[in-house]
Amino acid sequence: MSVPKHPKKPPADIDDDGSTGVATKSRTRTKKPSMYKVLLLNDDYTPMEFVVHVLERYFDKRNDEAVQIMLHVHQKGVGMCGVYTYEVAETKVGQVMDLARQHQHPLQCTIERDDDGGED
Ligand code: TYC
Repeated sequence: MSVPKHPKKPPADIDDDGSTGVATKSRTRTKKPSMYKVLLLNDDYTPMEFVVHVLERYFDKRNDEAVQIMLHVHQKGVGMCGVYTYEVAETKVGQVMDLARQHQHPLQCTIERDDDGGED
């Protein structure tokens, strides 16, 4: 029987001399970032076309999808525009609220933690 060229390495928690010591290797656990839903709220005054425009401009929706989401919000009171990391979600809410304010529409947009996306 031949001697193996690469003798088996000892397990990481056993030192070369066979003694146990302080483990110096740390394992980096990668955590998925929490994700956040951007929600649009219904109101009685914001024009439907404006809401569709917002969905196309800030949430990259095609016209047919934007119309569907807008009608969902109009009928149910609330609807989802997309799911993003916290920073992106906050930025989009700010952009929507700024544009609505500029046009003097009462449109409201909020974020909500998405429980399915990542854990903290
Ligand atoms: N309810 C509004 C109307 O009848 C339309 C609307 C839809 C407003 C969605 C806000 O998030 C909204 N003009």
